[in-house]
This record gives sequence, structure tokens and C-alpha cells, in this order.
Amino acid sequence: MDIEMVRGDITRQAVDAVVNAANKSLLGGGGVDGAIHRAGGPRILAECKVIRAERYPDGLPTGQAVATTSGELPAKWVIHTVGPVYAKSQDRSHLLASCHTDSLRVADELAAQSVAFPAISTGIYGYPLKEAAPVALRAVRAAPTNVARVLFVLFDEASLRAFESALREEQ
Ligand code: AR6
Repeated sequence: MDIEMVRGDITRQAVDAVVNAANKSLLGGGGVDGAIHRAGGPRILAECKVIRAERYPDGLPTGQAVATTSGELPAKWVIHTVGPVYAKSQDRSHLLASCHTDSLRVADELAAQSVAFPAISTGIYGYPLKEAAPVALRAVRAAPTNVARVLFVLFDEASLRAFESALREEQ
């Protein structure tokens, strides 16, 4: 698997699937979730509502992923996953890892070849970048997947630096 890192806006990426750092409700929010729904348009929310009603009446559990249309986005699909809220007193890294593993499992079901991830949980959910980046990277690297290309799309310089340094430390 080829792993790349770029600074940018995930809504602009021409990959097969973009991953959304959503919340349990799947009904939208701020951060990258808001940006994806704004850029992709109302078809994404409409499908999320159907998924809630049919499969997850209590919301999508943390660490799991589901796919919808991408609406107007250049990508073909959006894979919504729910990252853990950071807690100093409790190690939730297995849940953050699971977001990546389960998103790639869903990508395989779609036969997606290329997947873009944002820095899940590192915004509103408060996960420190230095802790999140190696967890994300290791989970993607270890996932049993046919996805050929994973692109981490980092919104700001600090996020890009944290992910690049996790990549260097791996080698
Ligand atoms: N492209 C790529 N990355 C982005 C973009 C974008 N367009 N916009 C923001 N980011 P966050 P979380 C970065 O807060 O921490 C929502 O309300 C952002 O700078 O989007 O998992 C959901 O509904 C940060 O580095 O996600 C949930 O309630 C990273 O994406 C909650 O926030 C993740 O920040 C999820 O919080």
C-alpha cells in the first residue's frame, strides 16, 4: 500500500472514497464533517438519515464506519466514521485505530482503490496530534485491505508535520 500525506482540503480530493470524521448521529456537525456536507450537498445527509433509521437507530458506534454517496464531491463515496473523544484518563487509541481499520473494510466492500483520511479526532474531539498520528498510521499500515493508495489530507501545517514525523519515526 502506498501512503501519502498532503496539506489540503479533503473535499477537493479526487480519490475513490473520502473518510468523514463524523459523530454518532451521522446528521452533520462542524469541522471536516460540516465541510463535507456543505461541499457534497443534501444527498449525503439524506442517505445518512436512511442509514440511521434502518441500521443504527441509536447512532453509529465509535470506531465503526458506514458509506454513503459523495453527492457533488469529486470522490465517489464518503465513508463516515466516529472517532473517540480524547480522554486523558483513559486510553482510547484502539477506537481511533478501529476508525481506520473499519473505514478500509468498508472501502474494500466498495472496491475502492484510493482512500483519503482526515486527522480523525484531532479537532473538536481533542486528540493530541502527536498521539493520534502514529495510531492512525499504524492502523492503516496493519489493515488487511486491498486499498492501494491511502492519502492523509491534513488541514494545517501542524497536522501535516505531526503525520510526517510519525511516518519518519516508523522507518
Ligand atoms: N479537510 C481536511 N481536514 C479538515 C477539514 C477539511 N475540509 N476541515 C477540518 N479539518 P474535526 P473530530 C481537520 O473537528 O476531532 C464534528 O462536529 C481539522 O483541522 O473535524 O473527529 C463532527 O460532527 C482537524 O485537524 O473532527 C463531530 O461532532 C481534523 O480535520 C466532531 O466534529 C479533525 O477535526 C468530530 O471531531
